[in-house]
Amino acid sequence: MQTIRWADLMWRLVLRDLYKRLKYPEYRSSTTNIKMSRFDLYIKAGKDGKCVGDCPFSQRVNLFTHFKCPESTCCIKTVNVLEKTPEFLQLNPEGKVPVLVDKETDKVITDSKDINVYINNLFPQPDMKIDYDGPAVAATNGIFGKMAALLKNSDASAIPALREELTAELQKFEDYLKKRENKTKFLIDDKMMEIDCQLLPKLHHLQVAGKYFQKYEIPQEYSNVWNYIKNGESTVEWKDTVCKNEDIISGWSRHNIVKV
Ligand SMILES: N[C@@H](CCC(=O)N[C@@H](CS)C(=O)NCC(=O)O)C(=O)O
Repeated sequence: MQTIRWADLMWRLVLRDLYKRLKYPEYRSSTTNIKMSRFDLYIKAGKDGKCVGDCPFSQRVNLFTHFKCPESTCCIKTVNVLEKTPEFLQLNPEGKVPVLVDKETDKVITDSKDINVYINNLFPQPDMKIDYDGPAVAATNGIFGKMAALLKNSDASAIPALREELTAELQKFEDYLKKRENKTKFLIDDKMMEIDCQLLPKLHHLQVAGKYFQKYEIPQEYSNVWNYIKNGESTVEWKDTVCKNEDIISGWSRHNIVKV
């Protein structure tokens, strides 16, 4: 009786292995090691159509999964947003990245926040404080909007006011970092949390595109903001997920920006 159960189990394992080999091209197997990428993560490609591109929402997810997902469970697929394939559009008819496909559940998720919530539910550890709703949110959530308003603006007379509004947001951020009780390396902890995965890529766009298109730079005296950026850039996860500066410039160029 026991032998029959074992034979049955072995057959099931062999069939499951065969099924996964056929269904998932990334499925690899060796005598000692069986690896399969459970997730496909579609992110924006760079100018060459292949390397990691300039989407801050894609980097938010890419950073988060670097911390959360066991190695090799996540297969990165870069999408040339200028030439989206029918297969990609079938996954997300809106045509936006990032997109996560969970091949185990056949679930497709098409928004950076939803993807991180989904991943966090599957891999609660390490805790990256995904539900954080404290003062660091209000201190930082206005920056990207003001930066986009400045970059996308085509009215020369509006530039001084838009620069001032952006600087006011950065001042708010600097004040928050300076006055908080816990002087952690990142916004709310000594390690990168989900809120940092959101903010750091946006600040990177501000540094590169702000300087290139508007000659706008984060004021040097905002030393706390600069230290925060440096702390992010010094992590392995940042280096693994960051795009080239030229891709940020070419990405924003699509908005027909008036360069000052
Ligand atoms: N709400 C979305 C926004 C994603 C988004 O806007 N992605 C841009 C790239 S940064 C995109 O895919 N645009 C499509 C295109 O450029 O054709 C998210 O956070 O995931």
